Amino acid sequence: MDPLVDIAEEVRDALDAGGPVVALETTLVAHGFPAPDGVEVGLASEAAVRSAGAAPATIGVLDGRIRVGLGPSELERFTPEARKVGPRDLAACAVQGAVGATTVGGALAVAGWVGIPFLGTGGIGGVHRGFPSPLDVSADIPALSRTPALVVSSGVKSLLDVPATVELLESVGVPVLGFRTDTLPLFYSAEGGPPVPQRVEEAAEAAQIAWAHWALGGAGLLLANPPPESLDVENLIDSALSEAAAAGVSGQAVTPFVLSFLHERSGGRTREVNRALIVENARLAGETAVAFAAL
Ligand code: PSU
Ligand code: MN
Repeated sequence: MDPLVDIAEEVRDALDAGGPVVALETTLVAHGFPAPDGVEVGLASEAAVRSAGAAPATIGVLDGRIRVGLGPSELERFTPEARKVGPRDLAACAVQGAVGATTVGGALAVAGWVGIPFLGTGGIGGVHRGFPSPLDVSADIPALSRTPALVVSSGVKSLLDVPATVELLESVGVPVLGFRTDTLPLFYSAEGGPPVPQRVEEAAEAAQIAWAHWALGGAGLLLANPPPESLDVENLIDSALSEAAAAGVSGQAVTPFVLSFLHERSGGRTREVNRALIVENARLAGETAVAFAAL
């Protein structure tokens, strides 16, 4: 049976050679930035992965195929109209021929199947504030718990319940490594998060821990990289969440709604920090993949 997955030549060659490959998701391209900024962020992330010496594998659904590695004109098809595709949505999106922008969880499901053990993103999803009402926990967490891949992010998106998400990551056995930090970065801000269980100083150290974790039968790991510039937007997040509740925004729509509210209300400052941290995380994922390939 055709598994509906197409792997780009650059990615296939790197995988065949046992070389470094970094998976990138497309939800942030379609829904994380006002169009057309997301495409530019996606391209800059690919460039950052290449500058580290690794091959970028941007993952999305196009024309009935799950694509691993996209060209620039294909990336442009990930507009706000694209479906947001988590692990549950991949099959239906491909079969129905819709454009599907993968979340971290969706991209991890594909990366795990193809055998790409590194992924770069902005901030992972987690436990939404107010849990269990609404009962909203990002599919990123169970995807991390079952996929042997290391995800580089600036921690957990701070619009979530970050301490609860850290507890859940522990419950499901996902190691959290702080990159040159003792506390978990809070997406837009480097300071103020809960302590990380382990700190690492170098990408090579993270690669060795990932290797050991996988050798012991473990699955996903999180490498938490503080944002290069720090911004405190806690008050704006509160307004964004009240606004979302008042507008009846729920489920998959909450994260993109809050991000675009913040981008607007901060006069574009969250957008700049978000872009910078995504590109930096792609670069660190590339460095870690390169170090892993050399083990
Ligand atoms: N990081 C960003 N911007 C984003 C995301 C991550 O800087 O838009 C996306 C990722 O695709 C992540 C998703 O998987 O947000 C989480 O959405 P939810 O909370 O609905 O699971
Ligand atoms: Mn959700």
